Amino acid sequence: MLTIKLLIVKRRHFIKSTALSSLGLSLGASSLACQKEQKTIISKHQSMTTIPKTICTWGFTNANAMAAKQLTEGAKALDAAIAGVAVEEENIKNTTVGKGGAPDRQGNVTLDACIMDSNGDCGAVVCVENIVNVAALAKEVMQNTPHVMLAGAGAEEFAYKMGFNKENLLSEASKTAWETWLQSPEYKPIINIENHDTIGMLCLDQYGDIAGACTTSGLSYKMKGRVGDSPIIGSGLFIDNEIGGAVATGMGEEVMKTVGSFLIVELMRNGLSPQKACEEAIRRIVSKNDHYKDFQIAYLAMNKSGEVGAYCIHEGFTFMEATKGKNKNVKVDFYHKA
Ligand code: SD4
Repeated sequence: MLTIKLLIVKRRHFIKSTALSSLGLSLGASSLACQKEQKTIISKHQSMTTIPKTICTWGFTNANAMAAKQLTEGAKALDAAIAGVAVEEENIKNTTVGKGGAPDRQGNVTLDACIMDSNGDCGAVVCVENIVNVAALAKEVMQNTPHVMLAGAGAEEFAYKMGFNKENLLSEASKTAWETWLQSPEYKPIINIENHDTIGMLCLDQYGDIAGACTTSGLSYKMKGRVGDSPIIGSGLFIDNEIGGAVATGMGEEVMKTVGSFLIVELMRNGLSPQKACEEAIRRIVSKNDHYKDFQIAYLAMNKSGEVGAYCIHEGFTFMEATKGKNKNVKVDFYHKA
């Protein structure tokens, strides 16, 4: 009982000090007047958190702008995130998400996605063929099934029941690239700015709630049936509406081994800033992995105050951040400085 009380007190103290420190202030004064002033500052700060903000992995300007527009018009965080990532799912030129995505080594485009809402509900689909908007499909799984995740043919069948159209996802360009790859097939995923990867998006809406979506075609020329971190709740995406959210991009196998997005949210719960939490999550990977020089992983996180952090292993990762009518691309600091 005592432990619980202590935890509650610590937590309150943490929430206050986080709110204040992000305003450049610190706790410590104990006079009544000072406490009153602090309360006023906290309540001002809380109203500040309702300024909508949307962030997403890589330079997906249009996707982030779409989510930001939705938020400005009063959309809830989850709907804005799904509308945002749909821009890339429908972009046939993007070879790493949705329609036009690179296929597996047998020529099948298989998509993975998940979404997580501010109330802690979530949905996911893995290895889905012929459906473009898989993040929206993940929301249908959350809302219209007793499950969290549907895979393959079952997910596809469910999509048709929900009114989704059947579409060929393999673009001519992706088919040609795959045919060229087949001539000397070697599995060497290159994950960086060269091929604009998975889109993971976090939205903070005007109601003060946070939600997110993550959608991908996975790694090019993966084995048939391979699923990465992106649709796995806690790995590719995690949201806790009391704390914030995180998303991942990069070598999914390594993200899954450390449950990266969940880890980041837990680190934020324990008092780390989004930046420090992302750095620690990268440190957990590189400290145990002699091969970290061979793959890229990037994390992006936002807390309930709209404070953002990001970190990656190698140079080249950027993210989009939109708030108050501005949509900017931000370069991210990295671990491996050769
Ligand atoms: C995966 N994490 O399937 C995804 C791919 C990705 O940047 O994000 N690439 O492993």
